[in-house]
Amino acid sequence: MWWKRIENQTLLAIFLAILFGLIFPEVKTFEVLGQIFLRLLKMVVLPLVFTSVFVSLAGMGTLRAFERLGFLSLIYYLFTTALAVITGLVLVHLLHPAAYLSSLAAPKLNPLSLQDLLLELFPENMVRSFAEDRIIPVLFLGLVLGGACLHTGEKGEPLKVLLESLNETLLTLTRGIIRLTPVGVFFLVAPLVAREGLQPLLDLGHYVATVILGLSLHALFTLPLLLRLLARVSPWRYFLAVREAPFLAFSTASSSATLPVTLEVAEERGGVRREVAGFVLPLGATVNMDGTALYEAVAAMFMAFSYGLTPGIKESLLVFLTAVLASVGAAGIPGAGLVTMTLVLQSIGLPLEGLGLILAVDRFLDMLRTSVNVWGDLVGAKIIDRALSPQGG
Ligand code: DAS
Repeated sequence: MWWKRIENQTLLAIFLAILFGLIFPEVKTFEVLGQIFLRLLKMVVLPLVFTSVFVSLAGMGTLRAFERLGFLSLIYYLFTTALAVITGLVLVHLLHPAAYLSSLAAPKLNPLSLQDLLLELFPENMVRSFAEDRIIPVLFLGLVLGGACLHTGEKGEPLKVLLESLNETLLTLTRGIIRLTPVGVFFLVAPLVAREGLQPLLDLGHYVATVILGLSLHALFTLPLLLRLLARVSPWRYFLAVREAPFLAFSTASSSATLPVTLEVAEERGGVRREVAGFVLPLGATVNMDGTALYEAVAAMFMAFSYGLTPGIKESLLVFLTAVLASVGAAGIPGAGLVTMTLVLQSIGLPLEGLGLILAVDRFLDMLRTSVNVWGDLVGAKIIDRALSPQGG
């Protein structure tokens, strides 16, 4: 598993980065290499997000499937992802984790006004949204074009095949960039330690605790509650039946790599009908990432606090919207949440440098949030299966 090797190399890179940062302050001059890694991540975000969302919708199969299962699945997924982000935002405001970065100039938060936010959803010009790095309209474009492609039927097929191929190619490129993580981490963490000492990394503990608490609340309280209320099944019994998938998701840190097992446990042991699982789970593996959305909201607010900024309601609303949308666009591969995190930071005007701070602990959090992503997909499949079953909910 290439992923495991990267993980071990990244842990070693963090250890070496701390040593170098403490012993050779001159390592600050190599910070540009860390910036290059961040730019590589940023380079793939928009096309990857656009094609992921487009392919998820256009690939829904028959129109009937889209109207019946697809619509219900999307509404349910957005609802649970929104609950996850709200949980994360409440916690991060209550616990207020921060690693005070004295040396980095505090950026000015420039949130969009609510009117701008609404306008932001609708691109004036498809190409300009990409050229200007406008995240929200690009995501919106992927949704509407994907749906339109589905409604175009046969004539839309070539476009679907082309964008599926582009999406797969972009995923290959993203995996290649993620392989550079150990180097990127070294040249982001070492200069940080050289500049700030160990304190920011120690303060990360507060941030990690906030993310873990949020993920736990969502996975162990919110999702089981929905399962009991909407599907009337015992959450504990259902979890025991399907537990291999969340556990595998933890070790692979990839919803897509876990999907074959997710499908098998849902159908063989979770009692989800094949025609429902076969539609809802692949869709969920790409557009339903409750863990990722919660993590991105907490991480963005943590970075704002670390710059000594106090985001208000408007910034929180922007983070809420972009964390939900960014998680819809995140691919089911290791590190995808970090890649789409740039969307959330940009939405409230935070610089990407802050990513260097959380990169050091991203690996471990990726395994946890992927596990929650897959558990969320399985809960969704059971609820939707019950809602659509002949004997009713
Ligand atoms: N690793 C991603 C997944 O497979 C989640 C993420 O990176 O946030 O679900």
